[in-house]
Amino acid sequence: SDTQPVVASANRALPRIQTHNGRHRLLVDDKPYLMLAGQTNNSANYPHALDKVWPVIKQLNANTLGIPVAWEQIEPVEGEFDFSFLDALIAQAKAQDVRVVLLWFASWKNNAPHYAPAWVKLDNQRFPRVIDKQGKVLNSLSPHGLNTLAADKKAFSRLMRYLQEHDRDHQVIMVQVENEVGTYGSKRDYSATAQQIFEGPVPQALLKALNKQPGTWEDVFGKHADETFHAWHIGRYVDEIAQAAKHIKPLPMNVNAALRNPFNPGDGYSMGGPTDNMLDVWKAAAPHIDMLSPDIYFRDHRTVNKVLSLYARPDNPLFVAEIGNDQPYARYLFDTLGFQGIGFAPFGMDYTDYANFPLGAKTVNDATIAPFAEIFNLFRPMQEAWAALSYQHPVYGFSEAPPHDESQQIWNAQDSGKPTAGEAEQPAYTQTADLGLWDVEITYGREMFWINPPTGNQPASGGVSIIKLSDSEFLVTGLRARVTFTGSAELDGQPTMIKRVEEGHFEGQQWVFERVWNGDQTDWGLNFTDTPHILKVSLATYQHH
Ligand code: N0T
Repeated sequence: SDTQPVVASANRALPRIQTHNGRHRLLVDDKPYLMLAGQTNNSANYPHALDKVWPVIKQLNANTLGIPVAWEQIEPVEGEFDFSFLDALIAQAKAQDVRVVLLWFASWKNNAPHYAPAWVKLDNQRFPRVIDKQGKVLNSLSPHGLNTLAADKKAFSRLMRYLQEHDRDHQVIMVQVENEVGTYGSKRDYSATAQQIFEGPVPQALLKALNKQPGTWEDVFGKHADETFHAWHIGRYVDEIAQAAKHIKPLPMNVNAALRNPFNPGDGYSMGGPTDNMLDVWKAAAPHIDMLSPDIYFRDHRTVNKVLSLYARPDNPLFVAEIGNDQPYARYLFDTLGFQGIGFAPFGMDYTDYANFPLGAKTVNDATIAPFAEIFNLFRPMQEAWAALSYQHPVYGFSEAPPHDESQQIWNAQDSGKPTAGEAEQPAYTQTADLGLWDVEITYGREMFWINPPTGNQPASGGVSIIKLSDSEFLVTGLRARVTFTGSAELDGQPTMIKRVEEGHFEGQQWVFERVWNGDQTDWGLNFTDTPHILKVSLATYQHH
């Protein structure tokens, strides 16, 4: 309001990413922050639609909302800007106490310029499109269009200036630059302009980053030359926009990827985007982008975990910028946290009457939201502590991997091929991992005692996330899973025991003890149900030589 002093809020720290020893965290208001987010459907970027957004975000227990802002709406006429949507969004987000990741839908939205203003879309001379090898003009803007770059940069900079002036409390904590950049149907632009650049030398910065010898694109990259060329130029384009914007307000920025199947990629994917094979190219091209983020619409456990492993890197904080909003996807938050993820955003979380099945759920209703709300409800009360501890200690994540489950295969699991012999050997509904001195076993769908083997949950929905606080001390939480620790080879057969299992919760980063689990609660493994429990587990040996 008018009476509020501007100065006080201007003193708030900017949201930022920190990286240390290859580990990452996001700080918001100077505190570690785990983004438990929901992303809206695509056309929710108008004040009228917001009423259909907040109820779902609230029901979801999300602390963060991902929502687009379109170039066409902020600059409908060239040079005339309108930020009325952002006025509404920021005020309402503040009232709802939800932070925002703004998605800049501009030159590329799933390859196309659909969200660019008409004056851009209609002027192919000034804003050229990609031309494929056969000379066909595709509906994807060329990254070589200097006018396009200048116009997008100007609009994006105005957006950041708006945030700098009007969002002093940083309700917007991060900005996604474009959406699923790249081009479907051509590996690059084959226009005369592009061809001329393609025949020139590969830029020094890229050679250096990849440790390659000088030459033309074809000399250096062979059959990957076209795709690498396109990725480099889209990356440079995006970086130039991001650099200009950060000069005005240096918020964290990400670029999301329309993934290729990591096991069986083919070439039908969005070329030039930050797909797994182009991550090193993108890192070199776009140093002002803090993270390259996967949009996950693979349903099966194996492919999801492969994707997470590819995007969680010492130079790339893992943020699941989109994931399908259907039940099977919810448990992958456990795995994401095991890869040190800083955020997770199921897509299509609003009541604007759209559902992107078979990528996500068939409808958005209470039953669709419930599995995500449940797991967010587990982590939300400790989001700050989790983000803080995950920055300092090893983390592990597990989720149920059903051996045969047709519901996992609706989308494209068949493209991922068969599990390797080693993967297939695991007993059903059982996962094991070596955590150092201790091994852990996770089983799903198991009665008490050790009488019956695990039978899985129907549907698969269990998971566990663990933080190793010290050699023999673990923070453990989960849903619908049994966790047992056994001595690892390092303990050399010494007999082991549970020293103490504390149940508690966090206030901020402070552990608050509630009770000790013992007897039936620990003798048959630590059994997580569908009610949230957070445990601190201390293990020991009892025979000392
Ligand atoms: C996602 C979403 C939204 C042959 C799909 C996934 C979102 C975008 N794209 O609902 O559009 O804005 O980032 C692309 C998945 C490829 C499907 C190809 C079908």
